[in-house]
Amino acid sequence: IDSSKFEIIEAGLKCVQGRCIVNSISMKEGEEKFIEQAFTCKAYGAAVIVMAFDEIGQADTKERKVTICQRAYQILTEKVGFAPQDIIFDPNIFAIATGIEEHNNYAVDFIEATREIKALMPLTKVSGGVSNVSFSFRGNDHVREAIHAVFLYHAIKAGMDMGIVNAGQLVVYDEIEPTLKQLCEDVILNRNNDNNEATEKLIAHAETVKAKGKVEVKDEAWRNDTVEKRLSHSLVNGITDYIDIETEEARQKYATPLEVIEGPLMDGMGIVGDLFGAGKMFLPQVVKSARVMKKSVAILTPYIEAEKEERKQAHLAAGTTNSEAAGAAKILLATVKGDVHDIGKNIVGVVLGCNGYEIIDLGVMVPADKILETAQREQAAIIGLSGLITPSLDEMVHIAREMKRRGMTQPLLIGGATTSRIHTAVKIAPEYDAGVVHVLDASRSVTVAGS
Ligand code: B12
Repeated sequence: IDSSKFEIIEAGLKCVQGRCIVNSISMKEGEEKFIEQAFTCKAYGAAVIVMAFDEIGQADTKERKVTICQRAYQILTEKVGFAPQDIIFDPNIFAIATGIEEHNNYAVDFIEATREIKALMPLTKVSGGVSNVSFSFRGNDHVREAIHAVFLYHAIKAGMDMGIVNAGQLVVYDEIEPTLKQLCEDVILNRNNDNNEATEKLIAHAETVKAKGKVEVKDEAWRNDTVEKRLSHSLVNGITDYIDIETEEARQKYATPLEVIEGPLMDGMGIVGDLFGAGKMFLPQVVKSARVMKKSVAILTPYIEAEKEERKQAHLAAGTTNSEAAGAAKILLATVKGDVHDIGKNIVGVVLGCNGYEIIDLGVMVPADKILETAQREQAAIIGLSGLITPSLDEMVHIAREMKRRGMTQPLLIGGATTSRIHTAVKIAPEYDAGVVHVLDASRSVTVAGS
């Protein structure tokens, strides 16, 4: 709940279900008011964003930011009874490159204050309004986006947990042109900036890359690359514009549509995962990548299905038995509780479905009970679990244990990026006796299911 008027915040707290985060309270009107507002927030079970603001004013230097946050922390935890994990500090992101020399260290002050706050009060979180930092470049979104990405890259490394930013206007850190990136780094980290030198250079460069009026200048050079590189570029940058053309070109180049998925598309998603893991891509960008991947898979799916039809016709023509058509065994697929990733599971569903299995897909975030009850009721021959985040591994162990407790006999297939042969063998398989197999990718799922 965000308002500069506390009575509005309180009115909101009365209406909203669940736990809120209040943005924000501070000590600008003194300790007494701060404590009173904090008590009100606590009474409603809300967490608070505390601005680094005291009776003197908004904290600008690293020292003031840290001192105010520590003082607020002490009051909140000792006098109001706040749990440290319900405190989020906003140590103020101020505009840099304003031409005023005192402003040059503002980004560094925020980053270093964040590092110290997280070291001193590790259970608290740090947030900030990101677009403030690039305020000097209003009207030049190209430069602002680059500044935001570079700033977030360093601030997140220092411990920043959350921030307010236009997610649609973020660029991928590694994709910023080297000159612009270097200049942004210098200005943000206040390097090579004696006499505003770095600032001046960025301002001069900004003029050259400024989009003329409303006309967007798109760099389309990447479109001359190989199809694999183009697919990867589209995935990393969340571009859907050409994905149908690229997918079709790849489909014609590779022997089977599945090879396009297992090859260039998976490689591209691997890059997305690495950049995300390294803090060089942010969640909203990964959502866009997932959208591109889904679109490409959707284009390939009819071809995977057509292959099945071809095999069927070939069997008919040769008078041979088509095992795919015989007694479709049911396979139940689900992404386990707590996990939202479904691209891989969906691909496995298509591939198995095209190989003669009837697929029951329970979707994502599926609790163990639902998986096992449905499997028993529907008499599924195999249960396939997908999981991509570490907590899913424990959930899979739990499901295996539950299967044993229920006396189930269906084999259990384990898949998804965080799963592994070793984890499956050491942690999951010992919990269930009727067969637990780790499956590396969708193409292997057919041979495993058939064996
Ligand atoms: C796309 C993506 C997302 C999308 C998912 C969209 C969607 N609808 O699926 C969004 C943006 C929503 C997302 C969210 C998050 N993500 Co994510 N995400 C990814 C990313 C980049 C790609 C995953 C993917 O689709 N790969 C392509 C598919 C085809 O591959 P696959 O799933 O492995 O599937 C293949 C095989 O594994 C196998 N398979 C898969 N399932 C099954 C099942 C069976 C039965 C069988 C037989 C085979 C099988 O067959 C498939 C085809 O060959 C990965 C990085 C990576 N390289 O994996 C991170 C990644 C998985 N995400 C990660 C994280 C941390 C998150 C978040 C927690 C981020 C956050 N801070 O909120 C949230 C998770 C929220 C939640 N509770 O689940 C981490 C996980 C780290 C960890 N060990 O815990 C990763 C590894 C990124 C990273 N490097 O940090 N993410």
